[in-house]
Amino acid sequence: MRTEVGSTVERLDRPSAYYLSRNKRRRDRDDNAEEPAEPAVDPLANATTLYVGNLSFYTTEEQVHELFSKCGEIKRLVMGLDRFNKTPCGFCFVEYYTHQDALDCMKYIGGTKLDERIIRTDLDPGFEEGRQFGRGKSGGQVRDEYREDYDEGRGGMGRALQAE
Ligand code: GTA
Repeated sequence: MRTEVGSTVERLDRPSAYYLSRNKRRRDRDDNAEEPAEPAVDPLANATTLYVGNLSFYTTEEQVHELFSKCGEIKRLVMGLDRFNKTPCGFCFVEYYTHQDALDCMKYIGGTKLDERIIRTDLDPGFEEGRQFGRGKSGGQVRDEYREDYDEGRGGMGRALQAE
């Protein structure tokens, strides 16, 4: 395994764009509703969980554990799985005991390499059963459905192109 902690290429210790845009869509929807919207609560204010993306399908749970332990003790690690084959499909959730450990991880590990790939970390409001499975039509992540490039570590061509 080759890890390069410290070779950060982009800073990712900012609020999750993924969840901010989802909350904005909800607020816009609430603006049109007759009932007053509930006050916005930041679901990431004390987040201890991170979504980790752009993993190779071949990266193991042990490798992820070894790397992410560098920022604090891991409470739970959930590998993302193809919902049909139950094989790793390129993401995971890492839960720490403290919010500070999650922030440190965003700062020092997000944007570095694991198995030669730049991994992406994102604060997450918390793992719930079912979220470990890819939501793409063919069982993996949605992004691997539509990819047009060849990515050896993630099953070659996108699934939609493979099906043609
Ligand atoms: N906290 O950034 C994240 C995040 N992502 C990306 C996924 N999850 C995340 N959680 C946090 N932050 O539990 C979580 C989900 C779920 C699990 C698997 O991971 O909450 P997924 O299978 O949907 O994974 O989720 P994916 O594909 O990475 O996520 P998403 O956001 O659905 O990806 C959409 C991407 O697919 C787009 O960015 C685009 O690149 C591509 N895409 C989607 N539709 C099209 C299309 N029609 N054409 C081309 N590309 C498309």
